[in-house]
Amino acid sequence: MISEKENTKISKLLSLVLRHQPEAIGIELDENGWADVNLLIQKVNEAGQQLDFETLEFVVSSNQKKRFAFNSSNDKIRANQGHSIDVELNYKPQTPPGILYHGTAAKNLDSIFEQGLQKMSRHHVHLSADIDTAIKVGQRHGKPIVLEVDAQTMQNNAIEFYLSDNGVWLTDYVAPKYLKLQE
Ligand code: HQG
Repeated sequence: MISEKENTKISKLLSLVLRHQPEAIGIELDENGWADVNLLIQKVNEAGQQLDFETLEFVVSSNQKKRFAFNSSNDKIRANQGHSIDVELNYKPQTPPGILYHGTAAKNLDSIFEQGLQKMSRHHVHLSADIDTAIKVGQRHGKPIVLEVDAQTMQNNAIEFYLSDNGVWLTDYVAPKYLKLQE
């Protein structure tokens, strides 16, 4: 259908416009992060990237991390997480596993143990239930290091967690006292 390379290119463009800069192609997201599918396809084409509905469906369904989702009538699309712009995804608080993981780069550790895990430019701190995912996330930033997050104690202290539709655990902030290096 489309090559892996083309798929990645379209996926990156979707991440850009559905998480960070809808104005880059001249669309708007509603308050819950949804974009109109027909308008998105039109504007993506006008921006010089060929795209039809069938290809968009393929990019969404083949995306390993399930970054994007259609609504039930397939006329709206949004990113499941990772936004830097202000949208309300309406995820409900959920009980996390006792331990969650965060992958980062070794160079960030001093600062993290001093200030805690901050959401930086995103809406939430991103955590995973498994170590392998955390290693992959950390690799994006440099030499990967995995931190163990004491989600059980955080939860006991009434700190809320959310689970995105693509399985990423989200929270607002992780204080240093809940963090330790994964052995
Ligand atoms: C670090 C990808 C210094 C934090 C992934 C991370 C994920 C600090 C970086 C999702 C810090 C932010 C999110 C502090 C946090 N001092 N560094 N106090 N607090 N940091 O990309 O978690 O491919 O915003 O450790 O798979 O790496 O986009 O967050 O290294 O799920 O779908 O600041 O993005 O998914 O980096 O990744 P990011 P992340 P997608």
